Amino acid sequence: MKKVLITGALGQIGSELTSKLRNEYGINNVIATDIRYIENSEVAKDGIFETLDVMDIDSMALIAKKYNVDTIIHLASLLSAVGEQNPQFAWKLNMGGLTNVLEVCKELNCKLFTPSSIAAFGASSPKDLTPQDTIQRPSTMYGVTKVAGELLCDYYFNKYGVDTRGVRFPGLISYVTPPGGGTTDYAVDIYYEALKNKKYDSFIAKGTKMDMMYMPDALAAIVDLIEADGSKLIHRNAFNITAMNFDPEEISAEIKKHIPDFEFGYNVDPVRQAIAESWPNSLDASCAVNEWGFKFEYDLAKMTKDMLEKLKSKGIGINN
Ligand code: AKB
Repeated sequence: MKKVLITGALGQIGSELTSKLRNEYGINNVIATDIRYIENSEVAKDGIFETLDVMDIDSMALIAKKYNVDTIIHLASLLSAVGEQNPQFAWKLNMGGLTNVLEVCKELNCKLFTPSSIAAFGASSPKDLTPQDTIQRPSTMYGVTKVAGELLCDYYFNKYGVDTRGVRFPGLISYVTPPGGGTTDYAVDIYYEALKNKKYDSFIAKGTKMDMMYMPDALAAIVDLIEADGSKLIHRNAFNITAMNFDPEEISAEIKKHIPDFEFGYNVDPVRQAIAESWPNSLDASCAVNEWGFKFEYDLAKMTKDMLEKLKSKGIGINN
């Protein structure tokens, strides 16, 4: 990866990935793009930024040519809960954007990384230690676009030789940019509310386990997979990865170790609960470990300590 274009660079993953890649690959080698322009954001002001709607293939190709990019990291996508509010738009954006990126990669001979998700599994997939290769019949439009996207990326690799790679991300937790409309978002909200109000009601029910990962591990996984030796990859789109696994009680108990008067309860959202119940309890990440050395650093305890410290240092919880 010498010159990389990122779509959805102002989103939860993109905003942190952009600064990491600018530090590691040089400010002139990272082209951040997003449909929005946020003037005072680090992404827009600290390096190259172009406004790009991923539905506009001509502008995408122009920007990729202008900067002579060799890698595209395609992150622009609608998440699970928000996707259920407008499934037709979720299909249009997630599949339309990916099709455009794949065509640009084919024309300009670029490598592509694009994330899939635990949402690519459904209620008929094995629930515990869900294998890399298994039944994938998701019940959300987001999940449908993730399975279709995995297949489409494999197709472009097999048919046209486009070097496509991806991971199935679990819920991602970060103190920098909040997620937008996911089912796993409760595991981010809980930290903010614990600091601001010492109280949180989870919209995910007691006992619902999901896999999760702290953002620094997610960013490292993206870079490691992009840099991995392609000849060693048996799978491509997309690898199961995970770092921890918990239910709402377990994350709240971990927070209570730092904030003993934290009050935790439930106000379950039936829509997001149904989505969570259709997803795996835990993933088997052994193919990612064996094929490209996937590893992680943060478990629930280490992440909780860091999240609370970092949010406090951003002023969260001070005067609310
Ligand atoms: C969501 O909850 O929609 C995402 C995901 C698991 O892909 N965080």
